[in-house]
Amino acid sequence: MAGLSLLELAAAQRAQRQQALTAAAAVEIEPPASVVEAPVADALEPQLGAFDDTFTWSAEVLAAQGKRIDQVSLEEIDWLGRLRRGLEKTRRGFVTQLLENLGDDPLTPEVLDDLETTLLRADVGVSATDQVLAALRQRLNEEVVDPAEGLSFLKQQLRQLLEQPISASGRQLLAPERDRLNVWLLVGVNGVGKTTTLGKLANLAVRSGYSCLIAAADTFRAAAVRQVEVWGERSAVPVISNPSANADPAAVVYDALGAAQSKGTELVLVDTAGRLQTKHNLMEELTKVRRIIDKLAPDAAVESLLVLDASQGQNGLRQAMAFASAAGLTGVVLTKLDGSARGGVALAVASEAGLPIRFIGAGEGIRDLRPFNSYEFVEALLAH
Ligand SMILES: Nc1nc2c(ncn2[C@@H]2O[C@H](COP(=O)(O)OP(=O)(O)OP(=O)(O)O)[C@@H](O)[C@H]2O)c(=O)[nH]1
Ligand SMILES: [Mg+2]
Repeated sequence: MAGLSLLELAAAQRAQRQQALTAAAAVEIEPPASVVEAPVADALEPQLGAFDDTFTWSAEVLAAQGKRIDQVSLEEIDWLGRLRRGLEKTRRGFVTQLLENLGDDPLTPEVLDDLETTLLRADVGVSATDQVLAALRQRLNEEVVDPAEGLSFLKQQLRQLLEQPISASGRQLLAPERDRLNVWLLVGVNGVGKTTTLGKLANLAVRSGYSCLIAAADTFRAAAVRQVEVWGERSAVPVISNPSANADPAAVVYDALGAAQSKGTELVLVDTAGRLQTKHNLMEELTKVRRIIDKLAPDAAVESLLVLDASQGQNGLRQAMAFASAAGLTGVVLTKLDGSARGGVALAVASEAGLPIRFIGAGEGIRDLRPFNSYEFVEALLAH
């Protein structure tokens, strides 16, 4: 491998190890068939849970972000508890190993080698793993690092990776801009949770006082329009659709933007297909939808959000690359963190695709979606 620097060589070796690990753990995950009826029991207001370990942990995480107890809502506590439970599987493999690696002694280069494997196994990805380890190694060269300090330094590094694309975007939190047309396009391969996410976003928007409208632009699958209508009904958000078979998605978006402009709607959520006859068709269709938006609503604040199923791990990265040019991606929604052991992929997405993670979904319920917060995510990922 002449001509490669040591670092490049190391990265290549790590890539190989990642492949070997992935191959060893490869289980083909068939995305579940989409359902028309979403679960109903979730519209309930959050209940105050027991003052248990999770409750205490949630309160501590909020307090650490400078939130006073009187500023904290029940919902935030409730969500953090769910996020922590959602990341349970990722954490179980990750933290147990991590703590074993860290042990009681100061960090050593051998510990860092083990840490590298742990991070790669958790789908953190080669580039993010490299960055974190380089920082840890440098720190190790400067002084003796005890395990607790090592852990907090690690958390800080992980947070930084997640924050980079968020800071670069200039917007810490993604919310629709008031008194302006915002168009949020939800794209991604089939079964990742686009429609569910759209339903949850519509609910979040309504609860936050935005006027909202849904464009049912997945005209490929027969049941898709009905599915999105059910979600619309649950939050009393109107759905614009085209009843004719094989309707043109761009035409649906055209109608929806017209309706939004005449009503002064603030947020249009666009549901798109995850599968067409060919991948090429899908990308063409998205490009067309995107073009219609840019043409019809040149002043709108457009977000193109790639929905990624966390359980698909590193496949998400490939999906991000594929959708990036057709849809002009601006961010990512990571779903199904509750069912998967691969929550670490959030770090791979942030560092390799350079896209800010905007929302995360941890459940099928209408409230199981929250804006992404890197502090909370890393704390939930590495909670004891
Ligand atoms: N456990 C869990 N399930 C989810 C989550 N988000 C979505 N799902 C489920 O994933 C399945 C597919 O979700 P959809 O929203 O229909 O996915 P889609 O991307 O719109 O699928 P297509 O329209 O076929 O491309 C459904 O059974 C959802 O209930 C989540 O955060 N956690
Ligand atoms: Mg769908």
